[in-house]
Amino acid sequence: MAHYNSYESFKTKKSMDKKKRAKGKTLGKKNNKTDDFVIKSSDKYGIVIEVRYKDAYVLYDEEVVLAKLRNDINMVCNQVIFPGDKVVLNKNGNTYFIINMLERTSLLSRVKKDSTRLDDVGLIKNIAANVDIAVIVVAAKEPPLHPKFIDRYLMILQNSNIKALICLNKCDFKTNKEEKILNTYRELNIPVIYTSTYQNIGIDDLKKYLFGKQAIMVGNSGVGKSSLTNAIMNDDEIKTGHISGKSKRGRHTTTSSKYYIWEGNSSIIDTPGIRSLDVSSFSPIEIQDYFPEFNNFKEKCKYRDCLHYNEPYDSCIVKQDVTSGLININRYESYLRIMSDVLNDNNYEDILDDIKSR
Ligand SMILES: Nc1nc2c(ncn2[C@@H]2O[C@H](COP(=O)(O)OP(=O)(O)OP(=O)(O)O)[C@@H](O)[C@H]2O)c(=O)[nH]1
Ligand SMILES: [Mg+2]
Ligand SMILES: [Zn+2]
Repeated sequence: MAHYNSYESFKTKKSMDKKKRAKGKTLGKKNNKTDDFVIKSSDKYGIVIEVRYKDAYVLYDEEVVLAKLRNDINMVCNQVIFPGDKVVLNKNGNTYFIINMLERTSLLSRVKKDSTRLDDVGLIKNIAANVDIAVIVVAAKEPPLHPKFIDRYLMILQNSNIKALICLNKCDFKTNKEEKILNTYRELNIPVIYTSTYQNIGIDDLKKYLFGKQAIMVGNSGVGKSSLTNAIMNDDEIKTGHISGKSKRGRHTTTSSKYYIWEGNSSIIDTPGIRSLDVSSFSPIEIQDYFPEFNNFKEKCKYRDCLHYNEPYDSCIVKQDVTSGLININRYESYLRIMSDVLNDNNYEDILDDIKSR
């Protein structure tokens, strides 16, 4: 059973229609009184720039105001609205109340493993709303580039209908190895750019991709999401993770998502880095939908429902295409790792060794 129940009434039509795939916790009961919370449009609205537990900062009339959810919604603010949401406010005395939310064009979510539970249950964590494009930020070094992280992000973005751009930051450290890894994504028609906030490389390129859009920075901690956001904003307002000396103290790692406008209709949401991305709530047969290159060739695997996993090599065209180099081995390895998570099976290294030995 999906655990969207509690905020079902707040979701967009589009995401409601989607298959609800995450298993897990129910946050509360649906409150019928709040069915009128989501509206189609409004002449005047503000944009949520940061959400706290019980209230949110909203950019309203060119001012940042603190606003609470209207009283008849019995939920905490950070379960209902997210950075990027468009909201209608009403001032009552000195307090602003969020009385309506405009329908969303997208909602970026991920599943967060709940370590307090022994069963394999995850919790949906919504990250941001109305995002047009996500910048998957990776670094050439510190932390090193691992394609598997990109592959998982691509799945989540495709699933949320959000375009992706890959940004290799710290390109002052770039070697052939990173270029080779990223070429695979260029071949999949995903734009890739190189940036260095230290050497002011690629920032204008990045701006071109993000112009007129609501963008979000995603990626591991320390790759430079806040530094890039600062570079685009052309100021140093956002604290970045400078590690001071040996003590490793004074790291200003980002702790909550924040929305910034850098020009007219162009905005950017800086997010906290995450260590790993759980995609185990996807079903085994649909994982290959996120690896479009597996389907590029006319020939098909012997079994129509082939998972390209435990099936014999001779019956699986995908495995044969990996051996012949038509399918990139890093992508196939990502696929195997994701499948091993989804199937709860540890066989993937043997499968990979078998392919490599051919
Ligand atoms: N060499 C190099 N270092 C960079 C570059 N951009 C950022 N850094 C450094 O990388 C470290 C991390 O940068 P942040 O911008 O805080 O990284 P972040 O992705 O926001 O990290 P979290 O907020 O923890 O998710 C800082 O010490 C930056 O000074 C770059 O282009 N080249
Ligand atoms: Mg940051
Ligand atoms: Zn197959």
